[in-house]
Amino acid sequence: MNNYAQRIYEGLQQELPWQTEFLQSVFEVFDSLDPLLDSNDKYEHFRILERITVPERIIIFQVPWVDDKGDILVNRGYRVQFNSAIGPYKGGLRFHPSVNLSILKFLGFEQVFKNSLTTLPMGGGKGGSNFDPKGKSDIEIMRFCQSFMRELQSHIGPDTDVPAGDIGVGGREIGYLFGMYKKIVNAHQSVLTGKSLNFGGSLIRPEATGYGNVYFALEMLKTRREDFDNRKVMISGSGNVAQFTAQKIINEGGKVITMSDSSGSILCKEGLTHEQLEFIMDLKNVKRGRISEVSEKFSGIEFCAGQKPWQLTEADAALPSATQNELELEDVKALVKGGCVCVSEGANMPTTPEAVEYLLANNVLFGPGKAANAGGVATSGLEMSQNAMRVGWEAAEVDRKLHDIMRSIHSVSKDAADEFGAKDNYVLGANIAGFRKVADAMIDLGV
Ligand code: NDP
Ligand code: 2IT
Repeated sequence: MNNYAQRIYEGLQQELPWQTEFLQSVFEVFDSLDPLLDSNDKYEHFRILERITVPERIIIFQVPWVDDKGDILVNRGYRVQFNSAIGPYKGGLRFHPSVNLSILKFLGFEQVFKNSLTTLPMGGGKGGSNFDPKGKSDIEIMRFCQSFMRELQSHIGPDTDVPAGDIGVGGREIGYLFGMYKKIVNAHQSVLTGKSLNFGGSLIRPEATGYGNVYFALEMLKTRREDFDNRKVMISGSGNVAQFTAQKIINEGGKVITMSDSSGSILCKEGLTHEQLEFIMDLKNVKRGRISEVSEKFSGIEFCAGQKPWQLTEADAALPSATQNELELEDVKALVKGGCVCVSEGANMPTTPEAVEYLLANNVLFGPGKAANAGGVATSGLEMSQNAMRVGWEAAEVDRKLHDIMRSIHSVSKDAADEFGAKDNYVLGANIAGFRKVADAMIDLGV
């Protein structure tokens, strides 16, 4: 690693040894910046690495709420406002018991470069809570969201910080959060994205992350004259991103042979049908059930308790769409052995560093999350544009814009990789292209 980057990284390691996910995300970006930093000393002169790795502001707050039994519970709430050089802070909220500052800082740091790649004017942020939505009633979810927003509202705004969904935060939660914000400020503002169509949402936003990942993967495959037609694809997760990744793969003629949740995976060797996927969407989004129930309903679908998809069988491509560090070295060894040619990250940082290295060394097309899953936040940006113009675009128009953005992210990442002699290395290309725009903006804006 470049000397300057190494020094800053070691400083962070010493200062924040417990923030392992954050350190992992910083290492991955810094490791790509060598050729840029080696050939250009302005970034060190302006202390860009020192500044870009420290959030501009972190808000931590108490979220007290009352459950259905009348008991009082207290969770932690966070918003990490990471970098606003190129636009208002923008990024999702995650509700999951594992949420802590390390995870939100890794997600916020990734978001800065991802948003830069989208071509839209959005800075990076992330937030959430260690609240576990599983098993809670709708009313409990509503009370929690209202309490969360009661505190968060004074720190966000349509030109300041615009949160959205992430793990555990979907349309239902965004509705309750937006409802509370609107009551408090007495204004109908574009302060959240992922809203329902009835009150300012955008068509294609629910689909955007999954569709965008498939568009990105198709661009990578095109460079080798490949596509998804009749190809076997493993997907992990069964939430928002996984569902619409699966839908697009089936539309592209591919076979979705796995999906999963935290209890295990389903294996469908023939490939899921649209009808089966619709059942999964209803199970997950409405009934809020477990993925094992799919194998009880359909023959030909096997449930593998406690297993991730990757080592269950062979596949041509893998699209991890659940959570960080879910695709490890042993998993990618099995994938490569089984003939996998493409891994594209729907989730944020799902592939461990050793696994990424192995995939690149074995000539597998690898789409890093900050490029491949940027379609979600890009379409959030399109939702903000529609809100500002007080219009609503048709689905085909939003989908075309999303597709154009994903093509552009692919080409800037590929071009940056080529520029620095790292052909087909989308990790290096996306990191350099994302970083350069933000860093140059920071220099232009002064200290
Ligand atoms: P959802 O909450 O809709 O779905 C999450 C899925 O991942 C569920 O199937 C869940 O299973 C599984 N999962 C979550 N945590 C774990 C875990 N620790 N171990 C195993 N499985 C787990 O979230 P999304 O689909 O929105 O997000 C999925 C990923 O995509 C995340 O990494 C997120 O950051 C990323 N992402 C999301 C975007 C969006 O627009 N929503 C945009 C870009 C990236 P279970 O229900 O059992 O917990
Ligand atoms: O990780 C992500 O990019 C998201 N969860 C979406 C963020 C957004 O603002 O739409």
